[in-house]
Amino acid sequence: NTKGFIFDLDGVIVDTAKYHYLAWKALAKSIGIDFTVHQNEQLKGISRESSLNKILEWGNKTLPKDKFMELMKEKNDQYLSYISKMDENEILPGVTQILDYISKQKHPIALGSASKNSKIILKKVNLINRFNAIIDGNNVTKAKPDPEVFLKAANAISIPANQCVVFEDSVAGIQAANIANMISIGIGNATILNEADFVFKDFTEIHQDFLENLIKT
Ligand code: B16
Ligand code: MG
Repeated sequence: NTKGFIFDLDGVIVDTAKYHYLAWKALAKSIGIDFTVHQNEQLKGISRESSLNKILEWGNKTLPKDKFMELMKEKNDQYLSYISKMDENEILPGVTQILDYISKQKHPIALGSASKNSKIILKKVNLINRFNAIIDGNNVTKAKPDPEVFLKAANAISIPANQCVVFEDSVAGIQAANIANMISIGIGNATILNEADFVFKDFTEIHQDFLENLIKT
């Protein structure tokens, strides 16, 4: 019974969510907008463009197109400078072990991320070779909670959607997985991710018998 395993990147494989937060926070501040950690949850998993749109909405601001593009570039430059310092030590706990387990059982592994920087990050942390397919912000037109990214990932590893398992840290991502009719596993806070089929604090909490049962069903 072959399952497809689809991993989100930010907040699941590495904690780049903290770098997105710092970069957006600084950028918003520069245009006189402040937002809370709680609001930041809504930026997780959604595209760069949608993120800036939300921030502008919170600050009741509209911008001309060229200024909008300039701010997106500014945010990304700052984000790139954070991720340029990443290495294997930033892989989140239990991630390498679960990748080992899944590939040993010969189940295909895909990335399903909204980020346009996913390949740079995976190279930085030396995990790029662990994925059979990488679908990211460069391959999709619709941001999570639209299921496009996960459906394309399933297609790329030739596994039917209802045989795919998605690991996600964002509300939008869990919704996307549910809409795609995949098994959604939240990584993080169970209250925030209450729409997921299962939630674990991190991968060290996912034990082998849970995975075995999941693969059997
Ligand atoms: P970039 P994921 C998402 O990655 C982030 O969670 C989200 O905060 C970010 O805005 C989005 O990628 C776009 O990232 O600016 O690098 O293209 O969680 O879907 O892996
Ligand atoms: Mg994420």
